[in-house]
Amino acid sequence: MSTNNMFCYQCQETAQGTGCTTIGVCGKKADTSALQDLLIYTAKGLAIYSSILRKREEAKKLILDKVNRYLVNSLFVTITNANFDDEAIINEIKEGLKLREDLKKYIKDSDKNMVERYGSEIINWHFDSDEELQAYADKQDVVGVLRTKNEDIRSLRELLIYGLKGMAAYAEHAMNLGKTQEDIFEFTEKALLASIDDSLSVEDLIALVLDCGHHGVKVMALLDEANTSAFGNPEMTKIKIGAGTRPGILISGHDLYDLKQLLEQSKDSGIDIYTHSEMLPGHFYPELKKYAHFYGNYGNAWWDQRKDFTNFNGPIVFTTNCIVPPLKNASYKDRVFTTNAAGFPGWKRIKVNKDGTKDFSEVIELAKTCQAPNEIESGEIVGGFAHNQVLSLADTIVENIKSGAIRKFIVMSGCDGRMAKRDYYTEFAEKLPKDTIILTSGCAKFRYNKLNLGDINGIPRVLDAGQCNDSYSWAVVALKLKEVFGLNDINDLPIAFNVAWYEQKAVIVLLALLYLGVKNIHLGPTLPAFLSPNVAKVLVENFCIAGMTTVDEDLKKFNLI
Ligand code: FSO
Ligand code: SF4
Repeated sequence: MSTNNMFCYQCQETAQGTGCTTIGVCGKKADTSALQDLLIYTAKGLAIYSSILRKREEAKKLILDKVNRYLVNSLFVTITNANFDDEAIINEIKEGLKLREDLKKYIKDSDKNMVERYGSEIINWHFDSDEELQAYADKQDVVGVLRTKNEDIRSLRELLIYGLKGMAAYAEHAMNLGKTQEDIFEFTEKALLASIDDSLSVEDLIALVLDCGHHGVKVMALLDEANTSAFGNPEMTKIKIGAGTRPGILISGHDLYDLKQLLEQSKDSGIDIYTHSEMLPGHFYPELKKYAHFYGNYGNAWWDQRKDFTNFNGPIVFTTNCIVPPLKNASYKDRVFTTNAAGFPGWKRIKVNKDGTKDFSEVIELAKTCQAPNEIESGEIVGGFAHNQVLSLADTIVENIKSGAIRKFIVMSGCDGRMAKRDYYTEFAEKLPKDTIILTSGCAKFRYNKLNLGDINGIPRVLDAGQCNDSYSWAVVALKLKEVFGLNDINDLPIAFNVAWYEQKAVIVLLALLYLGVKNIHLGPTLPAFLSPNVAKVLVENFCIAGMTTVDEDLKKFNLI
């Protein structure tokens, strides 16, 4: 494939702040990018049929058994840093086309108009060889982002699709724990189809983007319920960040059910389990932290993994993104495993049993042959401040607000990334006045969670609710405080938002906050490249969204100095 033959601008690190056109800054190659575009296109074609048939008895079983999971998984596979494995993506495309053809059998003559309104290409395309499939994927004017010529429509279509990708990730985790919600699938179909519907105006698409935020709140609530009903409510917990003397397995990504299964299967194996990056909040849950061999959190945020994995010495399991492609001679490259939507060429897959549970025996056996991790730091950090834990401290918090001991909360949830500009968040946390508290979740925390910022009358100055989806906790807490203080508007609370973003899960979190009416969100380190000037203007005018500037200037804007 020639150079300049891809276009992706879905994440914060996109090339030149405009779009990756030769190879992704994330390491995604042009062929892989084209296949991911084709996978989304396949999901859209499938959604044409499933949206018509969803309520019909005859197709129900197929939709419940296969289509729902397919729709969320195909979106999840294309999230930044989740899957670099062309073979896995091709198989997913084949599966989607098979489902499309299976659903066609239930279509009646009276459905024809509904089916054909999106054109004949998307419902009829097929291929006879993998070469033909790749050639089809390379048709950027049919399947790629730039097929939409109007830049505002393109911006809104992509904003919607990226929000949907984030929703899908959370929906899949909830689904793995047996929790689903029909209207989340229905909205997924509706939004996929909206992105190929030429009759929709800018106003229609803006309304859909906000509706996506509404469904974002729903899916985060669903995942919260799935996690807490399976593993209990997160509670204040001290987590070791050093290393023990036994060999270990390092588990990364976000799937807590995978973590649970690994803990259970390895409990008598003479090895320890460590979390990496976004798996850190696993330590907060009673049903996970009860395992004696669940040692601690190792290393830092996802982008530092080449260093952390080299030092770890044992096997690594990716349950989701964020994967950094290893260097050619990386010492760890033969001991990495993936599962769910995550994938990388040459890495082993965790076996899935017939009943859907996972078999971690291979990775456990491999760990036993490895050396213990090198200790790269020592000490403890504290977390576990999801809504239940924080609301149990509500009286103390309210007292401290009333007495003036707590002046302001700053929500700094979101993602970390490798851009040097992100030092801003460390400096911002350090320079915050001592009467402020940081509310965090997601891997953004790694910029300041080891700074020892102290406490306010026993309340730590960094309250970590959990993973990026646990930003939901801050919405629950804010709504509770609004009620306690008898306020009409969430924006009258002493809470400021200085949020860091990286990939599409952060997009759904942002849309969820907008849906909840939160204004004045500062978003950094750069604004999304996929916002056209006009769409950015709508967000600025209606929601007062702002970018970040310098630490001192932003502290002034938040009335903190
Ligand atoms: Fe981070 Fe990666 Fe959790 Fe993202 S590890 S960047 S927003 O996947 O999902 O916070
Ligand atoms: Fe570029 Fe980000 Fe897309 Fe990767 S995910 S190709 S870095 S825009």
